[in-house]
This record gives sequence, C-alpha cells and structure tokens, in this order.
Amino acid sequence: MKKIFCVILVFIIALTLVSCRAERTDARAARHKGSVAESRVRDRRKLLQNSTNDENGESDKDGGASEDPAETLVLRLAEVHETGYPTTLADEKFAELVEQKTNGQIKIEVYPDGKLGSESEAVEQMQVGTVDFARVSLSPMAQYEPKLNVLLMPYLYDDNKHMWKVLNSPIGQEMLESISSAGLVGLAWYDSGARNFFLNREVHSVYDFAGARVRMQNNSLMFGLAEALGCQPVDMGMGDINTAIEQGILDGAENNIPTYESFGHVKFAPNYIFDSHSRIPEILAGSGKTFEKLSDDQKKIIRECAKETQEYEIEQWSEREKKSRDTVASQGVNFIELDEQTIADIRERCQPLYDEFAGDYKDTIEQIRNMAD
Ligand code: BDP
Repeated sequence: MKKIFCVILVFIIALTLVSCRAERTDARAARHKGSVAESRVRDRRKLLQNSTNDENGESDKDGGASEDPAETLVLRLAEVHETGYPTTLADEKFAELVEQKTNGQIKIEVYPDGKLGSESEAVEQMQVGTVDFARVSLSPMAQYEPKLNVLLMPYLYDDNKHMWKVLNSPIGQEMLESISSAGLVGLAWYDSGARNFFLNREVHSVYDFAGARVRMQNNSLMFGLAEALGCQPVDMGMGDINTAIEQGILDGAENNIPTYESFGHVKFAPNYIFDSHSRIPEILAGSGKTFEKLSDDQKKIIRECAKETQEYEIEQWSEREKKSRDTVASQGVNFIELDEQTIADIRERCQPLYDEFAGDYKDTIEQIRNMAD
C-alpha cells in the first residue's frame, strides 16, 4: 500500500514538473509570437509611413518636407540621358542653383540614364508625387496635354532661331503653363536641335522610306509622321534600338545628332538623313504634388533657377551638336543631304497631320508661322 502511494506521489510530482515546463515554453512561444506580430505591425506601420511620405513626395531618407527650416528637403529629378549630356548638365546646374539659393534647404538629386524609368513613367510618377522633377522631351509630354502637339508639328519652324522666338514668347509661356492640367508644373525649355531619320538603308527620295520599320517617340503625332512617309512606326525605348536593328526587327529611328552619337546608333544605322522633320524642345517640369508642399518663396526660387538654366543648356547644346557631328563623322556615318524636291515631297506628306493634330489651334499655328523672319 505504502509502495503504491509512493509511486502515485512520484507520478504526480513528475506531471506537475512537466506541465510547469510546458507552460514556460508556451509563454516563451507566446512572447516570441507576440514580438513577431509586433515587429510585423511595426514594419507595416513603417512601410505605410514610407508610402505616405512617398505619396507626399517625401521619403525617410530625405526626412520629408519638414516645418523645420534647418532640415533639408531632398527631391528627385529624372533624366534619361547620360552624365555629361547637355540636358543632364542643365539638370545639375538647376540642382546646384536651388541648393545655393535656398541655403541648403532644398537638395535636388539628379538620376541620369533613365534610372527612374522611361520619360512617360517619369511623367506619371510626377503626377502622383513620387518623382519631383523630370527633364523630358515635349513629345511624350504631349500625350498628357495634347495642345502641346502644336509645338511639335513637322516643319513648323524655319530654324532654331524661329523656335526660340516662339518658346520665349507668350505662346511658349502659355504652353509651358498648360501642363498644370496634367498636375505638372512647367519650368523651362531646353534645346534639342532638329530630328532626322537614321536607317540601315540609304534614302534619297520620299519613296525610299517605304516599309522601313522605325522606332518613334511615344506620341501619336510622331507615329502619324512615320506613317505619312510610308514607314511602320515601332514603340520602343531608345536603349533597345541597336539590338532591334541587329536582330533585323527594326530598320532605324529618328533623333538629333547628339542622341544618335551618345546611344552609339552609327554602328547599326549608319545612314543619317538630313530631313529635319521636327524640332522638339525639351521641357523641365515639376510635380504639382511636390509644389503644393513648398512655400511661396521656395516655389519662386525653383522657377527662377530653372529659367536661369535655359540659356546654359542652349550653350551646352550648341557645343555638343558640333562635337557629336565630328564624333559620328570619325565613326563612319554616311550623312545624306536631301534635294529640295525630296524635302518638298516630305513636307507635303506631313501636311494632313496639321488638321489631325493641330486642327483646333489653327490661329496659334498661324501666329507661329508669322514669327518666322
Ligand atoms: C532625345 C530626347 C529624349 C527623348 C529621346 C527619344 O532628348 O528626351 O527621350 O530623344 O527619342 O532627343 O525618346
């Protein structure tokens, strides 16, 4: 009997010990679970905080648009060109001036080489405020404000001087401001020279364009232009052109000489045809969402600094145009000049585009034409 009692006692003690241990383990597990859950909540809160900051154009890294004047607001500028290209130099100048004139309150980081995405992506990111500034061609921008197509019409300007007369006139200012309809702030115009076709075949008459598959900018008017010449327009990034030509799925594209040179197209499409179909200015734009958070003083400084870089970019542009011309010449480009008749034929083919894309702005077109010397 005594023996049985002892066995039962030992069993009860063992059971109590096991259950105490189990409780401790459960408690630890619960604590661990709690800390995981808590840290998940913390992480999520942080993520939400970041995305709210991002939506507001702020980020953890930049410390946000603080009320504290001593804190630095870091803003991002998107650029598709490489470092050293005229527009990138102007972006950097803009950043430098803004930092200087705001006494370090606003710092603009320039992201070249399309690091923040394509130009259309940069525009869309500015609309939601996740990118603060972008330097883009007016061509993709016109997809967001069709009125801008007026400034892109083929053979609209007689020469660069004529284009600048227009851009610096009230028409240019009105066009610059028109992008507010898309939630953007137009800040400055930059030069981008004349655009010409370059192909892996020679072109000497308007008929030689027939059937060529050409990469065009992401803009309906530009697609229309290619079609008017009997080409097949293709939508693709500038960086994919060379491989596409090499693979035989593209015959060429169109651009100014500095871009033709910097993207190394000469090796793949050595025939550069001087048809000068368009002069498409570049635009430096800001995000409306970012602007909402700035003080009036800061907005004023940004606008002034942007305008100040316009002349600087024009100078850089004209230097680079000459250099690029020499560079591609040394790389074996076949420059093709077209005769007057061929240019007249191309212009005639482009004429219907005026009704289609600028039909509502006939007066403005006439005013622009009247501004030629
Ligand atoms: C270049 C412009 C660049 C455009 C590019 C293009 O500087 O902004 O993205 O043409 O054809 O001349 O896409």
